[in-house]
Amino acid sequence: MTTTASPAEVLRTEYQKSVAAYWNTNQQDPVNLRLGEVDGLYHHHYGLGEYDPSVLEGPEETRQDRITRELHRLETAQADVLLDHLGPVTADDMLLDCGSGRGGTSLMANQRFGCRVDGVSISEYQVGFANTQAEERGVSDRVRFHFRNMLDTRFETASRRGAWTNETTMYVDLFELYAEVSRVLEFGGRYVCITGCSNDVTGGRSKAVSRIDEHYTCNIHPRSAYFKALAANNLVPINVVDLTPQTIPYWELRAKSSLATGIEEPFLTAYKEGSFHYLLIAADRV
Ligand code: GPP
Ligand code: MG
Repeated sequence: MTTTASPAEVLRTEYQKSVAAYWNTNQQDPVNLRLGEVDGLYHHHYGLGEYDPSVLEGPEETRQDRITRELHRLETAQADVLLDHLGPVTADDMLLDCGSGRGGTSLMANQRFGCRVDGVSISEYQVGFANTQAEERGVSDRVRFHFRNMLDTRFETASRRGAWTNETTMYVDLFELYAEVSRVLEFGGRYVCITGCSNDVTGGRSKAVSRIDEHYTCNIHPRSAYFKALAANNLVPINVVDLTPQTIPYWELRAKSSLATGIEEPFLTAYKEGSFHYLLIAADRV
């Protein structure tokens, strides 16, 4: 299967071009590169779980290094929680990572299940970076990253046991995305989403949520939009987990780190005021 496509085939709209440009040029982002260097798993998502407060104590010279490792441990724990919800996956199954970034979650899925994993991204830089990681780990025959659009992956219909979006749905129309996810999943296949979504109960987009959108050039969807789009595409939720309380410690530690980017306060405000949730949804294809 070819991994090459022309930008005109992959990037359909001006918005998609601007998102691709952001991820192509946001290459030296220390918050992601320093964490990835810890063990070679490069993530573009946030963390889950309590941090070890002892990382803030001890010698000043090595404090940032301890915080970096701890933030990375929490981000890896987040990807593990996502993979925990995929259900049984065998080495003969095939998985799809929709919006695969620098490849962390895909590489972890292959490590855990031994199966084929394809990741798609509209950033050519990210695709190249992630394929280099797969080569360095000696798994490039099993894990491949493609310059493709998650709304039009070109993978075979019903070819996938599982598919996921790890913090990528805020860049796309959910109805278009779930039409494509539903097409590539086999009957009974599992879709897992971790996302940040706004709270229909508190009403329209809060100032803090708008600041997050502005920071990443994304459009955070309301919680209700997920369930409408899943239902419209034969994807039936089996698990919905509000991960908000488990992600707040990550943001609190990140705010104390020299790698902080300035988006920490809007996340903490949005989560604490209840205008925003960190949500996991697992759904089955029927
Ligand atoms: C970025 O991860 C994640 C997104 C751009 C999606 C926005 C997510 C929401 C839950 C709203 P990253 O690791 O590239 O971000 P950062 O550079 O801030 O660590
Ligand atoms: Mg990050």
